[in-house]
Amino acid sequence: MTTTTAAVPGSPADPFGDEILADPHPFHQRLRDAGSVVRLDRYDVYAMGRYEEVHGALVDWQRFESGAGVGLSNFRVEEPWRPPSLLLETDPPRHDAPRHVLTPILAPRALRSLRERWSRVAEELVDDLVERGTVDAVTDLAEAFPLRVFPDAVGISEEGREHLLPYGDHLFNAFGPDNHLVEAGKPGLPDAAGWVNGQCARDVLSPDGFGARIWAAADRGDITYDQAPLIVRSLLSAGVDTTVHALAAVIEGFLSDPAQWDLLRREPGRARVAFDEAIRWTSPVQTFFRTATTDVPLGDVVIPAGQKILMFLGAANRDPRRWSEPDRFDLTRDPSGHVGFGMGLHQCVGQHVARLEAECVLHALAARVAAIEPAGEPARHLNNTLRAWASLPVRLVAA
Ligand code: OVM
Repeated sequence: MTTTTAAVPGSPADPFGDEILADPHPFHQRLRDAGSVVRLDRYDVYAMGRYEEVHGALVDWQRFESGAGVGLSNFRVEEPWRPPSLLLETDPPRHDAPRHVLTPILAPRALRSLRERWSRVAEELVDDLVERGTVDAVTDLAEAFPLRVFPDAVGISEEGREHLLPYGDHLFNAFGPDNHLVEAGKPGLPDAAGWVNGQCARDVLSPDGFGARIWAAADRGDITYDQAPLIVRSLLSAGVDTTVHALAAVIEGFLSDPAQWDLLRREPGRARVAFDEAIRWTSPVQTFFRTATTDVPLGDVVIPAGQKILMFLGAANRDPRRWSEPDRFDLTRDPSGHVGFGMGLHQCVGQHVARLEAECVLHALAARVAAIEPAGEPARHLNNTLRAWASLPVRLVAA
């Protein structure tokens, strides 16, 4: 009998094709309007674009597992390209010890001691950018700031940090199909992955960073010594590109509506909301997959056990069923509940680090910059998972 699947609307679209990656919003709308779940015929997977369903799948880890991988590849059938992440690509109970170790290391109170230093770095960086006037908000700000503060906080060596962004870019491409974006990353991968893996060893990490604290958890017996380097690897995997593209997104948000910049300048206390609103509005991480552990009835259809489901975080974050005027970047809305950091037990463990970085940058900008104006053609950077800019030329008008 095929009566259950016959009711699922199908789509021939390729959401990992250049056209939809460059401008996903029309596709997201078609996906949401087609139904609560849609089949992507090209990849033989199911897809969700509505907030309610995406949120529902994210919080239902029993029926929508991560352990088969959160990309297109099914780890039960295919060999993963690297040893699976102990956080992202596992389920309870194996997920829990790594998560419980990492959570306090990246919690707000553990980050308090970083704020002063990170604020000073942001102020120096922005002073320099304002003096230059016309800059690239991607390379000169959104990449420059995290690269100055985050690797130091983890405690890795100075040498080789140029591998971080290409490694992350490839990792996020590799959650999608083996298309030209993945191919382009393959030549540099052995070097980048070799360097990243080398940074996870205890003897190369500084004694006071996030990395050392992960190893100290192994000394306490909270995780095994085998697990420690893989948890450090998660920081280096998920902690750089994501923040870079989120910072670029918040600048893009202010470019989209200068009145929002005026509001932030009057009320810099809105910096954190601005960052979360930018994440809702852009969804730097656009998609993740889950795998059905059992037949899952959804509305009048059934997702069969073993099927991959692609959750469109970016579509859910602009679902008009959930958000009013979803396409507006608006500091006066409450963006909480967005799924840009995920939701449920896998929700971004590094979100407090990201928010602190953003807050330092936005406070430095708000105190020094009267207006952020476009200063040239922005250029997209295509990635199978990330919504990203290669270049965002801006003029920073001194206050
Ligand atoms: C990890 C990992 C990698 C990429 C993304 C991510 C968004 C986690 O290695 O644990 O979370």
